Amino acid sequence: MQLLGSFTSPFSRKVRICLIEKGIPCTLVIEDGWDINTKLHEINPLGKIPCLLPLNGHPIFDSSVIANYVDGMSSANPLLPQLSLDKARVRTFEALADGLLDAAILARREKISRPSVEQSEKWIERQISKVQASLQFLSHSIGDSEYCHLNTFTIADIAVACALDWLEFRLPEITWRTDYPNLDLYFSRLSLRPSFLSTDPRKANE
Ligand SMILES: N[C@@H](CCC(=O)N[C@@H](CS)C(=O)NCC(=O)O)C(=O)O
Repeated sequence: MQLLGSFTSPFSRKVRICLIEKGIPCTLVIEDGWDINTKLHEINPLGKIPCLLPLNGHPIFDSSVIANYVDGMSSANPLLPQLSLDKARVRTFEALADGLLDAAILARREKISRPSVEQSEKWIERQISKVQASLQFLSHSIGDSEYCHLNTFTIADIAVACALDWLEFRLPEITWRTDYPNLDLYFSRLSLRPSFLSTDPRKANE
């Protein structure tokens, strides 16, 4: 099985962590979602990473769909709860973390990909306000808990931690650690897991 992705994409990292936690081998094939001249666009019409290529079968894309599929591949270390309401709660955290990232990536792309005269400050502000509102929501919802839901490690924690770490990596002006000390503690605990340490985007070139 192959995963089209990158070391720095937070959505790719989310899937890579799922695979490691589940103990499922998969080869990472580096692709740049922002490069329109790659084969990726022939495989995923949206031109986005991550994209999973199972040995026999159609490409699977969108990190939440891949994570769900990967979780179902083995009963070891389940990443989603059984009960439908718990599952919906966990997946809502995942959707929030993914949405926070979508907004943060749009804001960063506006800043780094467009000439400064073409940039819209209003657009950037709109996206950053979504990021800030999501951080506030996460801080309130997680409180002093070790995990997002049911005191158990789930896909929600993988998604939230990948989003927080990407913010620190790419948008350090968003000071979530000092603004929300409970998120700092929550992330510090999770970041010690081998799956997080081995996928740290800052160590990609070491
Ligand atoms: N909803 C998608 C988002 C994936 C995504 O935005 N990936 C970025 C890289 S982090 C990408 O490939 N962007 C290229 C583009 O939007 O054209 C998922 O969860 O997989």
